[in-house]
Amino acid sequence: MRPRLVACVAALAIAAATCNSQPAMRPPVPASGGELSPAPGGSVRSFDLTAAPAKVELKPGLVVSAWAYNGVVPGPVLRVFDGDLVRVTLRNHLSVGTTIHWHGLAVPNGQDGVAGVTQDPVPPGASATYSFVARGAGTFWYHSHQRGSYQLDRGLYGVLIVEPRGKAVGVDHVVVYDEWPIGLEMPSPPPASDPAMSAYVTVSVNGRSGDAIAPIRFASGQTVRLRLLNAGYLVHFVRVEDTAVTVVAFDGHEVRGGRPTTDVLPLGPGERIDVELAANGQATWLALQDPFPPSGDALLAVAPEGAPVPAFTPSGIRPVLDIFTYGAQASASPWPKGGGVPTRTFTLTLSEISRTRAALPSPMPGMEMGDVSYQINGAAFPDTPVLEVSLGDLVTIKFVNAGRQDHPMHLHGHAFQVLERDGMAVKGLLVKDTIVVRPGSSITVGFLADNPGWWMIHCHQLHHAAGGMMLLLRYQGSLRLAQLGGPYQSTPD
Ligand SMILES: [Cu+2]
Repeated sequence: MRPRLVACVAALAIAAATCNSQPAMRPPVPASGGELSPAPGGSVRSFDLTAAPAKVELKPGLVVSAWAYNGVVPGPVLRVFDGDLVRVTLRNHLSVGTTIHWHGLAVPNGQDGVAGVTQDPVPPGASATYSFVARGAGTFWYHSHQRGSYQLDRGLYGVLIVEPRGKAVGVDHVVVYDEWPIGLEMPSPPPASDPAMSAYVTVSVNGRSGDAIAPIRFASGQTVRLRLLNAGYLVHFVRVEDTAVTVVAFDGHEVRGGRPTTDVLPLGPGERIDVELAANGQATWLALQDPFPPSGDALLAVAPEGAPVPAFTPSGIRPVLDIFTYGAQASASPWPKGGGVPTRTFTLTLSEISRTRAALPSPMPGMEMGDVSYQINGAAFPDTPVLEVSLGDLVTIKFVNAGRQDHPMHLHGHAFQVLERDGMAVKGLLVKDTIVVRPGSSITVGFLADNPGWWMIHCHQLHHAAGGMMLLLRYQGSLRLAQLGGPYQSTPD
């Protein structure tokens, strides 16, 4: 428990002792600013998501105690059209408060679902409705942002697909990767791996692992779109065996002009990559080219309907796709065409500070790390700097990774264009909301400040976020909607 929560609990205890009765509980700050009507031509799409404990069978004989939306992990795929009004009623059947964040969608600030910043968590037994217009087609996702590192890890996540309006719906499938911390015998991670991840022993695909992963089937002649999402905390390297794929979207932003490639697809925590498989009628496998945790459990067959699934035979190690030079161009960008002159520039240096001489593995699956402070510009959240911008600013943020671990940095409420890597201009038009900053590397992103509010910027390795690697971007004149701590223990990470 971190100091601010200790202080809060202590204050409540003193208040209770002094008054000899329970302190009056104020109502929780709700999600606010919901939109009321769809864009012209759009419809209202309503969904119910009930968060509750669930037993999830990863594979026969391996059942984990998860927290799930509607009893399934990942939660149900929410599918809407561009311009639709999305109304989601969250019913909380957990024993603790929870929220839903809409990762990658530029929703109104009060709908962003970040506990302690835009709302208090929805208390146990209560419900709340989120309401926002889905603008722009793509693959997005939703997950808890109250004690996210713990709640997301237990299974509170799902995919939200925004289809383009007026186009025929193609054949697509979601492929969601996640690591599971389960009470199995704990293998030793390789020495260079992330100490916060040592309790993770398997990787799942769409909530199943090993032989329990259902193959993806396609009809002859069909072009299949795979919507890959990494809902876990490690960068995964997805290889499609013996089959070239074409990247058609990064983080839900459509790209054009991508060439077919057999390179391995790097998929950082929070990132999405959409690929199309050419319709050559061949069966293939998706495998992970990861060092750790063991990836043999994450084999996914993609095969023609009715055809037998061929045996998996691994091919040799392949190069990793360089997304910065891939050459695909985003259809639209939040940065001026041909370049812009930034009106606000920030540099954020990312580092890990070990508080003990040797970093210890996390003693409990999903627990926050107590021994490593994950810092931005030498401070850990909530002591990190607040980035201040004004509506209409052209903002650049340079992320400098001075540490030894990957940091997938995510910006809420906006998409950004990737402008530079290691000081060199990125030529392609690469638009994303999450970008992996590798050790020793720097990445500069740019965006238009067009969505007022208080927004999080944080590492999506959520143990790093919980260890301090978060900060806030605030618009001048915007009120902060909720505060950390308080009677509902609002804790975004
Ligand atoms: Cu990180």
